[in-house]
Amino acid sequence: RTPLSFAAVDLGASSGRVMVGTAGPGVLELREAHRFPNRPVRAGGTLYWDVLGLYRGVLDGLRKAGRAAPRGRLASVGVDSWAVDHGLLDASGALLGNPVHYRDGRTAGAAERAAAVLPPEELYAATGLQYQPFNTLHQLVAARGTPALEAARRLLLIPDLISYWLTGEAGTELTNASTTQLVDPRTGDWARPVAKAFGVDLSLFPPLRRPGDPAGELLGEVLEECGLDGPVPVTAVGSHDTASAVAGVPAESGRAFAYIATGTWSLAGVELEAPVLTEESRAANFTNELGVDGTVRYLRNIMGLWLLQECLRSWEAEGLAPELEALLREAAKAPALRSVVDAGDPAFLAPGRMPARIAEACRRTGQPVPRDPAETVRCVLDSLALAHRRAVADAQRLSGREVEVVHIVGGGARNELLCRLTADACGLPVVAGPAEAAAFGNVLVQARAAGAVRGDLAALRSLLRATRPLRHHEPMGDQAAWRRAEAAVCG
Ligand code: ADP
Ligand code: LRH
Repeated sequence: RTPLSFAAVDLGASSGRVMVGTAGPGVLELREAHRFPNRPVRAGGTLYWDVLGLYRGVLDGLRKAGRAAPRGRLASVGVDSWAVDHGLLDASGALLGNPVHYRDGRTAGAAERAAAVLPPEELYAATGLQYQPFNTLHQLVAARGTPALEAARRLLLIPDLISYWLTGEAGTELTNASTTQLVDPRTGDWARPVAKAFGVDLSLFPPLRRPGDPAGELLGEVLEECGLDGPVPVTAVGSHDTASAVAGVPAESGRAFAYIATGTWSLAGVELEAPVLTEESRAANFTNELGVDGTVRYLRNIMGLWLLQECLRSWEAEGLAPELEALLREAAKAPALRSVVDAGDPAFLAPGRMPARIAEACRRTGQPVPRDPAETVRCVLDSLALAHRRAVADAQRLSGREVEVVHIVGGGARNELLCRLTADACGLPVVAGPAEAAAFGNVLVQARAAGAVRGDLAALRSLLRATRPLRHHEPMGDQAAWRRAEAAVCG
């Protein structure tokens, strides 16, 4: 088994990247071939993804990946992206309009309309998905009766859409399908009674496939455009970026762990063999998404570094143009836990005016208002660490699984202050890295399918652990201060 090279297409909400991973027995390397910004566009009052711009980035990335791979050979390609969003295709396979962004306001009121069809308790018992205004089901409820949905003959989740354009073959990858609220996490199949209750036509979705399944070959036009020699297979990976990121957690065998995938979102929880569908779990807004190798990702969505990204965007628009590293240095010196906001609050979902919205939340809860950008950043990071603490504690309590260590992966693993605060808040050791866990998880699943590496998730993770530099943070400080902050947020 000689090492082989794979292209991992990983589309995050803030940037897309194409990485080249080389994997074999005892070998795992990852190089960035191409990174491009993911900038949503508001047009005619709707917030869209620029999906063709992203596909352009994928093609440019595959061309560069081919050049970066040893002997120019890619053993396969895998695609993952953010969840829930989708493109609608007509009977000829043409895209019916740009995919709408999950932060668009069209889903306002959809959850209430959905609750009138099926009580939230029943919906949770059947799908195990936490309430999110933007779950695909809510988007479909919001889109009911629109000409695009009426004309649609196929619905492809974003990574499935990219794979379809690359190969001409359509499928629905299961880990991402589990974020639609139309999948039963106990069976890993469609929740047909739920679809029926909502009048969702499941034949819109092409057949389910699982991570590791073949997903076609790059079309001739793609090979030509990217300067690649065929055939180049495409392999289904954990196409939900969070599923790939959790597969890419460098956990140590036998040491119970929680994970926090921190990028635009923080996804914090534990990996289970079976879903937790209790009423208590629903009330705590924990989700049961499906992971690689039949695992369940039992986690909570936390606003994540979106809060920081949006603050930076506001300050830039005001002409302040602060630099992230300098801000983080200043934030580290700012007073700790001076004010905290609820980083799980969907009130922070929409874009715009983030520093002002954070200030308003502090004022509303009777806490000091941050006085400058450094204090605002400190408030965001303290608030995220606090939300991480609550999610890690709740995940353990609700699943009955005690953890010894918290792994932080994703772009936030590069933020030392956030990792340190999370260790302090959780009162647990934190292992930080890799930042590109989703790409690693994507590559490892492809490598196993191609026979370049062998074993279960634990074996894939030990390869990761053995080959990556990781940073360790021991918890310090005062748990009482975090408890007080928790009371300020939870009331
Ligand atoms: P997504 O996949 O959702 O687009 P990423 O996992 O790429 O997000 O994470 C992006 C975030 O990671 C950025 O918004 C930033 O806050 C953080 N980040 C990236 N690089 C650094 C760095 N060098 N120092 C601190 N934070 C960083
Ligand atoms: C992270 C993510 C998350 C979803 C959200 C829509 O990128 O996939 O897991 O909840 O985007």
